Amino acid sequence: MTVDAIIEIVAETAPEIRDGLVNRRGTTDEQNPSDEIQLEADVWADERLEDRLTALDGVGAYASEERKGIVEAGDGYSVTLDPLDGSSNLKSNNSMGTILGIYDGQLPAAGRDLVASAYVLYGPITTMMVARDDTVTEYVIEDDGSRRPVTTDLTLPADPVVYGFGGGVTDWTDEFSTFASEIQRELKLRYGGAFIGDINQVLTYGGIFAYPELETAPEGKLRLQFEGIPVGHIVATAGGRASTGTGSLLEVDPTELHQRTPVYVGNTDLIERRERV
Ligand code: FBP
Repeated sequence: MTVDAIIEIVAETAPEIRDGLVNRRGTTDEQNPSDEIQLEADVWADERLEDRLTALDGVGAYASEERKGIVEAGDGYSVTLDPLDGSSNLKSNNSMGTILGIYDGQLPAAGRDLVASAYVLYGPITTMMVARDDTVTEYVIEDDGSRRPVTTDLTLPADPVVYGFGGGVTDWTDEFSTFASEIQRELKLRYGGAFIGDINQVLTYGGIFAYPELETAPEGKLRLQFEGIPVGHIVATAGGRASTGTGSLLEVDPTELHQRTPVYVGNTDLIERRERV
């Protein structure tokens, strides 16, 4: 089945991406569509994944955070990739990820069009989190790219423990600062500079991650199509909630492929507290 094949390809490519990082820590002379300097590793991971996914029957379109346009590939699902999330962590040798969205519809597409979403976490262990058919499964990815399930029907722990808030304190809005000061007194800080590393903390221990709207960037930093929607789908499938701060992230109809959005994901009661501020 095509959805399985797409997920398999991302899993099988993960060990190659991981092994290829060590010699690709430099920057290129290019910027991505979000005007961020591209690392050699960003471009290389994107090329590997685009090459393999567009060759698959049943993939109709490929889009990535690293390329402006959509690569048409015939008929079938639309696939979105953040090939190397948190690539700024490569210099400091900290966790990074790959984020996958599989949509039954034309891009840009909303969360309601997702048929599956997944992320690879390049941590001490290479793992993959997959949300499909209303359940979340965590896999270990072996050196040969095979997947071994280690957690089935993963659900957010009911009692939250950690929080991670992006942006700079001086750039937070008054509303967010008020909310943040409450949470900081209740939970433990876990912020590692890579969305996927921080999300995996929230899914493991319970809590909240936010890259909020900022005074200087009202739409925040993270991309709706490539980061917010697929990861929001995983957290919502695990029993949590994904929000823009004012409403469901999964109900937003993207108008631009690379548009940014404020992102709040985690335990429902925490997210709803933010939405009520
Ligand atoms: P990319 O590396 O894919 O551009 O991701 C952006 C990102 O690195 C997220 O992974 C992370 O949550 C955020 O930016 C960190 O931003 P900041 O450096 O401002 O804390």
